[in-house]
Amino acid sequence: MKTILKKIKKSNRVAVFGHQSPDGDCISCLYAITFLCKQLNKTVDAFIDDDIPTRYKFIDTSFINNKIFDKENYDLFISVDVADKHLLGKYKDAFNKDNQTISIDHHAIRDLVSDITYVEKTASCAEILYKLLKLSKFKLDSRVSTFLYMGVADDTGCFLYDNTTTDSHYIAGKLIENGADMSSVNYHLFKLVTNKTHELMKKIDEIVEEKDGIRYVVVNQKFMQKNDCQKSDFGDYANTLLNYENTKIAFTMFEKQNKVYSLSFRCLKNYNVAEVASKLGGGGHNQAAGGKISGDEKECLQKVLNLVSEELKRGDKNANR
Ligand SMILES: [Mn+2]
Repeated sequence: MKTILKKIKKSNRVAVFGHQSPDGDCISCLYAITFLCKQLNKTVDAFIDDDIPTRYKFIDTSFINNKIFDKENYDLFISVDVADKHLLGKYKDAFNKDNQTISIDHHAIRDLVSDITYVEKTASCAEILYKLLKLSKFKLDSRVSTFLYMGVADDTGCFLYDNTTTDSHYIAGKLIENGADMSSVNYHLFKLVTNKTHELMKKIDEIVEEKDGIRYVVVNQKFMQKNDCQKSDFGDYANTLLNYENTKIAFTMFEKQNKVYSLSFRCLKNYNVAEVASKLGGGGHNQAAGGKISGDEKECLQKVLNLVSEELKRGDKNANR
């Protein structure tokens, strides 16, 4: 962490990056690293090769993507919460050998090479950024505290997921002490059901499938056009599916483009969906992971179901030991 601070101090203009399909943790870390660079009197711009989901619009995210990216304008490139180079999208070339690069992350399985890599398997990457900010000795204001609280809360599912540690609680407590607006974060991320979501939940209920502990839904473009909605309107729906009795593994399969599906997996403690996701070119955490698959809908679904069933059997065996 000291090396990271030194490196930032030596630079002048910094570009910071988060991952595609940004979540609260990624947005939180982007804000925190931007805050740190500004405190150190650096010019800093933040980029994500994607739109910010409506779910996070309650907080001011206008600091992201407000410049046109030109590699030549920067002498340091930092990624936060990015496990895989491809998740940088069109910005992935910034992480080549000729550039000064840093990555700060909490994913165990990673594929992004940089000059300095700091990985700690914390529940959220925001916890690492909190420690880095503490080390820098700058006072955390209520705004950066709110962002960081959002990161911890989002990646721990409001402290409900099994990845939650005493550290997550401790850091969240410290952030509240520093003025984090936890009620606003928790209301928008975990309580609010928009009218649109309410309507969609009625419709999607009819197409949810359940079999032997696996609960899933396939949302194709036809469904989305018919109901005038997009993936982000569903929130973290895979997680919702996992809440049902006797469900051990849940997943959603959203048709992002024609015959290209994005997958979200969630599972209970004895199972590991990161394994499933990694077989589909994706990754993530043991209990929450994502991937991609393309082709004919039925064939894709069968392939995913086969992998999930295998994992279910493996996990059941371990659980019965
Ligand atoms: Mn994260």
